[in-house]
Amino acid sequence: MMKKGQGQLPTSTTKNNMSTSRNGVKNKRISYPVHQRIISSTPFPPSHRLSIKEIFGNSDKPSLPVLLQHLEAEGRLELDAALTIIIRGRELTAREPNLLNIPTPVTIVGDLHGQFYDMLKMFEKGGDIATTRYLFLGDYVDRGQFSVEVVLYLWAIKINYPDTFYLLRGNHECRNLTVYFTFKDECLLKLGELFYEECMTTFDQLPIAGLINGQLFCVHGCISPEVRSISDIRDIDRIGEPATKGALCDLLWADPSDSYDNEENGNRIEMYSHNVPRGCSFTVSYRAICKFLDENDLLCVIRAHQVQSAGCKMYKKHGKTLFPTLVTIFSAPNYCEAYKNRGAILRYDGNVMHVYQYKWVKHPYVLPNFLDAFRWSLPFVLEKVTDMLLAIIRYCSDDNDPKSNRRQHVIEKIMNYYSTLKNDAETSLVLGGIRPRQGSIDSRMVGTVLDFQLARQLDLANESLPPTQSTKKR
Ligand SMILES: [Mn+2]
Repeated sequence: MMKKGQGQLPTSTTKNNMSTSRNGVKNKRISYPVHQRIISSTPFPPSHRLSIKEIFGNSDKPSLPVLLQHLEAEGRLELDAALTIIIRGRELTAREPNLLNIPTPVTIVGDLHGQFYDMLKMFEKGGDIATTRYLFLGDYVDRGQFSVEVVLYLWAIKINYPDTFYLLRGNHECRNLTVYFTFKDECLLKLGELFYEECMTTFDQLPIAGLINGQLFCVHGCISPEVRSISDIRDIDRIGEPATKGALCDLLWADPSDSYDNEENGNRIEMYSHNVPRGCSFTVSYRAICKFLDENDLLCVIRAHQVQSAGCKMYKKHGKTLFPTLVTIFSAPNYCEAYKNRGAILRYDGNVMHVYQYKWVKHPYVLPNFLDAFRWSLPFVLEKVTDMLLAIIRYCSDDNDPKSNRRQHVIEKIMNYYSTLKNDAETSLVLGGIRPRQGSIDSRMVGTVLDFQLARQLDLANESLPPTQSTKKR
């Protein structure tokens, strides 16, 4: 075995690295045995899958330390162990009302998007799960590469602390988005179709909103013109795939309007406008939020759903309370491996709202679309092989023969195609999770260094409601 830090390559262990072939020509043989290629600084993931017995023992609650240690090391679970966690967790959230009543103090967490290792960092900031009350505002899955781990760990915590650990639904917790983005593919790779289906049924049961201390209204998206009183939320039929319009859709999808902070007082301002970037629901004006707060005797709306470079954004204060009318909280730092934003969480003790920020942490490397190294490198190999083929054909061709010119032309076309695939593969490494879901990547993006503004601009198309089941090609 190579010791840590002894990385000089290639090393030879054979005494004689010259050999003589049958015709007497000496060949230099590079000897680099397989056992020396192991990078010992990167430990192997555990090869065995955790069983129900190992996770639950004789208890009816999963052991969080056992699960955490295994998931952190990229270990996987046996299917029935994973199913047991989400189904038992589902039984608890299904019993909860649409609108949760939550006392203070509480830590509020925004979008996580499959960033399991950043979520562990978040828990360090947010406080010990055994002694801290938590409210999550949804978007646990998609875009990041460890959504399965996020779901398993969060649902296992829910089983352990059902009365102090609350999970709301985000717009990504549905079939339409998880098929379009990454969660379904990730489930198929790690646990199979049944696990995916059971996750969807689990998400269908999640509560919609939370009310902290009777003061803070918490939801993933924003408020809805169809929800005038918070008691209207109690009447929503939340079970199932959310529709693309109506109260539930707005609560999961709406955003504050762009002019929110600069809005002048007056009755001429539209309360709700069509949400163009999302392709559904509304953008909500300052006036609409103030009306909602006043009529429901609330202090503030806390929501997630939009990435923030500082992880948190406090909007325009209320004229009377001088408290921010709206807060956006986003807890996935360096979102999609591209935004370079901070993650943040809120802590509310009944009087003061504290913001805790954190940077992203290193995580195991995963290729785009969960490809293995061989499949990912195919375009590179194919381009090279076609290039060689083309060179041979050019060498052997007669320039005046129309047949061989045609052949050359066809091979050139194939090679262009592989070049495009190769460039896409290369660029998708730079773009991370914000690469377009369909079509080819703009070749001008090669070598670009992303910052928050550019990432947001490029990612805009991914923020909208994907084509629904009936209009979808796949
Ligand atoms: Mn969202």
